[in-house]
Amino acid sequence: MKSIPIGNLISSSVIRRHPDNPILDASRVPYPTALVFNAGVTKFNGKYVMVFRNDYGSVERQTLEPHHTTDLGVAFSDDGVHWEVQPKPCFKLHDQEIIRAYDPRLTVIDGRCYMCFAVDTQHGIRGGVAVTDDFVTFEILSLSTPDLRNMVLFPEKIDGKYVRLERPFTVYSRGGVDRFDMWISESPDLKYWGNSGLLLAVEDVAFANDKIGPAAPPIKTKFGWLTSFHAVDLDPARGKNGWEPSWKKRYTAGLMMLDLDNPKKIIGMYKEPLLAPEVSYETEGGFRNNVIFPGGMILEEDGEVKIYYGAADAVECLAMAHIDELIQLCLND
Ligand code: BMA
Repeated sequence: MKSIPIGNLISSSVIRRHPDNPILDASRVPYPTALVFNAGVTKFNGKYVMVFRNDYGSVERQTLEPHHTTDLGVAFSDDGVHWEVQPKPCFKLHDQEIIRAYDPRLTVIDGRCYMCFAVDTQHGIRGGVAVTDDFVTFEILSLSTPDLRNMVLFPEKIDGKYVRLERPFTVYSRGGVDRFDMWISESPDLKYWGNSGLLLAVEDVAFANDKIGPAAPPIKTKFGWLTSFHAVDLDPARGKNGWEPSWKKRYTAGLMMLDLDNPKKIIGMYKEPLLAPEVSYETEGGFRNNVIFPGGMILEEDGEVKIYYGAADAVECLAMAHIDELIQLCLND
């Protein structure tokens, strides 16, 4: 696959960015912090809950050793817009082998809150699944073999099995460069995962030329599982774009519909990005500009879908769209 530059991309017209964006940033976190982004968000026991990635090194340290200073923070909200960050971080993995855990994704299944997360270790990147009832104590149920990341759980069992989307890093077998696809696996108990299959390949996404992977956990609709994904395109002509010497990737969000009974089957897909970096908090001043990374989607009773996304690897944002419009994008395109 040749990496032909993708060019200009814009968000779908159904998307409305919240006027209070960013809805959470480092200025509102009461402990060491520099970047607050790529959160998992869900509704749990009548409240909105957000578990966010907190990179807490200084600007200089983020640039020099960005991977050594990450924990997860938790915030609660009554309206999904205004957040009360809890006084202490809620989750951190760090020892001689484990460098950090990051990019949490939350799914409520049968009244318990499950969290998928990525784990950088000295011997590869692993995908974790944990469960919590209070966001204080987390029980780790499984850690995958490397390299795996971006795991998200479906909110209910399908045909008696838990189901997750995931993104292995198939470097060696795909030419030694990023060419990563989206996979799907199932489990009887959230511990042992198998029956894995390819769900969506990077070459099948017109606005990606680098890699794709899951984004927020899917939403159930009567037409199927409304499922977001992240799509990355690389353009060698891009310049600095952040705190590093150069950042040449752009992250957008895509949308597709999976069959309700057989989520290994894609029944519809929007051919253009749902969300592309356009406004200043997405394109300027971040750790890595031009990154949009949805980690939570909540369907409200009135049909509004709240889409939470990390912007520029620096802040957490919110966009809204109506469920009917999102379904239409997938099924009519
Ligand atoms: C990926 C992950 C994400 C991040 C993205 C862009 O590899 O580290 O957390 O948002 O890169 O930097």
